[in-house]
Amino acid sequence: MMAVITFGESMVLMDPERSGRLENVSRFEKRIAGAESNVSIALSRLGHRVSWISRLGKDPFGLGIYRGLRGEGVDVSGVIFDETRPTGLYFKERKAHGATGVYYYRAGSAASALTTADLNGETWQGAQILFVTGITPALSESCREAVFAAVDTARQQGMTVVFDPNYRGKLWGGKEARSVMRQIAAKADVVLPGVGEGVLMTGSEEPAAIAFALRSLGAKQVVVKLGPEGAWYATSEDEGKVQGFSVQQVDEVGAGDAFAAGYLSGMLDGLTVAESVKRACAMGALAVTGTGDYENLPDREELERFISGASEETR
Ligand code: KDG
Repeated sequence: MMAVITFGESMVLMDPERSGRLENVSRFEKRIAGAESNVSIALSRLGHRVSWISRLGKDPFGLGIYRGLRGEGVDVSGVIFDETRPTGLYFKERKAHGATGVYYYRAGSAASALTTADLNGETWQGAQILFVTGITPALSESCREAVFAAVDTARQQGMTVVFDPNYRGKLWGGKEARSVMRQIAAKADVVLPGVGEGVLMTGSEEPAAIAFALRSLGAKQVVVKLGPEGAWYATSEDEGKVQGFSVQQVDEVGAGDAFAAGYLSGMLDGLTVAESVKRACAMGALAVTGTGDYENLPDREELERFISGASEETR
């Protein structure tokens, strides 16, 4: 039985070989990207059973994503190959000052045609967690409906619903996003915003105030990500800050997904909230030390070594 169910869009990522303006870059490495599939890969590497559901184009990119995820041990039996729509695509741009920009080519993609019926919610019996992000409801009307239906199904089945707002300003406007993300947060057990997302969703600026506002909406646990600083968590019993890990950052994209996977992994292992947040921070830190959304993610042994500060025997 799967521990975690998730669904959303995975794309081919064209990752530039060097930094600089994209119009001047000529070589790219083809990789796999997508918030929910990143979380799935991260969880699978930590030894958890996870099912990722989506639509992929019936094209070489879709097949590559399917095989890549299957190779990582993610259950892809719920993936549908769409005969008429392509797999989405996106390009990263490594700006000279260190930030990463993104350019999407995903309008009308196979994943944007995902529907509630594709999710087969009736087969989730026994799974513990549903993980959803705020990217999926921004893709299309049918995707938005699917997110709300999935959350309702998961709640009916006694699953824990975890929501990462993952606001993408290139996909939808802040006003619409705020309204939809607040509705999902109100139905979720756990919400994992960054500070900017927290501000968008609540109007509050301080992590403690953001957590309080989201808990007032209905969420039971809120963990506000503070980047290299760590995270602020709040539940009905406890709140506090967990210090982040200090690393050399190469590419920050994917850090939030790694964080989410670390937190879910802690929940599945029965850790306390504070311990889960520490695992989440460690995963986020490891994710930013390399390029690619997930390539640098650890297995369980590497993660434990990193958290304990022990050095690796490499030869
Ligand atoms: O969190 C990383 C994701 O943003 C990236 O993999 C692409 O899913 C993606 C998106 O929609 O931005």
